[in-house]
Amino acid sequence: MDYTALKKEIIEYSREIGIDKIGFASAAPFTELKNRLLRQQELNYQSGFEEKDINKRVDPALIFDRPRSIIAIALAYPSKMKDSVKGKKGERRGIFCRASWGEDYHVVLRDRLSKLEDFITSKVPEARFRSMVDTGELADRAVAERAGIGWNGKNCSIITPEFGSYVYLGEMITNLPFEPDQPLENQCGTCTKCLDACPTGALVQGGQLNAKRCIAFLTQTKDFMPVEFREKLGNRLYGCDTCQTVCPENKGIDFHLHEEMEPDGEAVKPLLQPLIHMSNKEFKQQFGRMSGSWRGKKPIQRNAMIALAHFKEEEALPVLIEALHKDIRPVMRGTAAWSIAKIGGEKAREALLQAKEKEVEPQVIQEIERGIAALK
Ligand code: B12
Ligand code: SF4
Ligand code: SF4
Repeated sequence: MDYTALKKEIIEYSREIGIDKIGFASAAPFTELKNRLLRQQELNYQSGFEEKDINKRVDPALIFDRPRSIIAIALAYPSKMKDSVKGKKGERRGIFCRASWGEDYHVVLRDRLSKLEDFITSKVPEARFRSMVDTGELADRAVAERAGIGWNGKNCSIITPEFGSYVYLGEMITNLPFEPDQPLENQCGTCTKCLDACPTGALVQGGQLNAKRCIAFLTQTKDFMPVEFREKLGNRLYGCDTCQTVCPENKGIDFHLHEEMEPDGEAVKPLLQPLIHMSNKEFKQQFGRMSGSWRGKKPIQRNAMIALAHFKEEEALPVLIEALHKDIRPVMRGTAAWSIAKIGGEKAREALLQAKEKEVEPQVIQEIERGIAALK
């Protein structure tokens, strides 16, 4: 088999099926990454969403029989909405990060990888693959970096010269020995814009993230949001784009190459108040196809309450007060108490005093008492 010729054919075919960048890498163990992952674990800097078995993460041979190479792909997503919706007083809106716009990227990239698998099988029937996007064992960024898709920026993102960092990543391990591509040189230079702009100091140093402080992570947790971070959240409902929007490599970057990735304004910038009392069915209807709905409605609703406090949206007081009195979930009642206190005023104080009378959950009582104290 002429693998150089096949590699060329794969590259050509990848363009036809809407893969924006493709690269080839060896399937050797990722030794540098192993030390990094162990160090991150030691420091308690991991999010908990990563694959737990570090050995599997860094050695393709542990998850695939005799791997010979890895094919990495990248698909560019839009950074601007064509028809943006705007929030106004009384009708405030939250925001989902760009990586959640349009159809869930796992579905889109798996489709491309599956087409690629079929194409390669039609040329080499004995070809074997293991494709993955995000949820697989491998570190997608480490694979992309090795395959020359982009460099690992100080903001931790893989930055491509063509599409900036607004790319999704995926890969397939194969038993075919493709010639590897060369990694790109890191172009960050002396720039530190992402480190300076991160609202929580989650970027400990260039290329190192304390995920526990990262807003992208915090928006996905289901418990109470630690108080320290609530005011940093702004109107973010899911994810955070700050360290990418400030990046000079993303200046003017806005690709609309995939119809599936076009955002629906009402879904990615939804009105906040209706979210607070949304049913599961309504939530699924409005957000179900987006990757940002994977943790369910609870974190999004909690974040919506925090966003209403950020806007000091007095007109939202009735909705928040209703949640404080009636929501069966303590996280919602407690967060409502915090938001009500932040919005402030006599109505807010009365509602908190009333709720204190009948609340039984210690954490919620604490939130209510803190709120009352702040309003004195
Ligand atoms: C867990 C996870 C998160 C966590 C933790 C993120 C993190 N930085 O570790 C949270 C929830 C915070 C998160 C947030 C985001 N995520 Co995320 N996430 C993942 C996931 C599942 C695992 C990441 C992981 O293993 N992290 C551990 C760290 C240590 O490794 P890494 O950053 O992935 O890899 C690099 C470093 O290890 C570095 N490295 C290794 N050794 C050394 C040594 C030194 C000295 C240095 C400097 C660096 C270094 O090199 C590796 C490759 O470049 C991947 C999918 C996957 N299976 O890989 C997606 C993934 C990384 N996420 C992605 C995206 C889009 C995001 C967000 C932009 C979403 C958003 N807008 O909110 C943010 C970005 C936050 C940020 N600044 O990193 C994309 C990245 C696309 C890209 N262009 O890079 C991925 C690849 C999903 C995908 N398939 O497209 N994510
Ligand atoms: S995603 Fe937001 S919080 Fe996380 S490192 Fe980037 S700027 Fe900081
Ligand atoms: S903002 Fe500057 S330092 Fe950060 S990733 Fe972009 S180029 Fe690199």
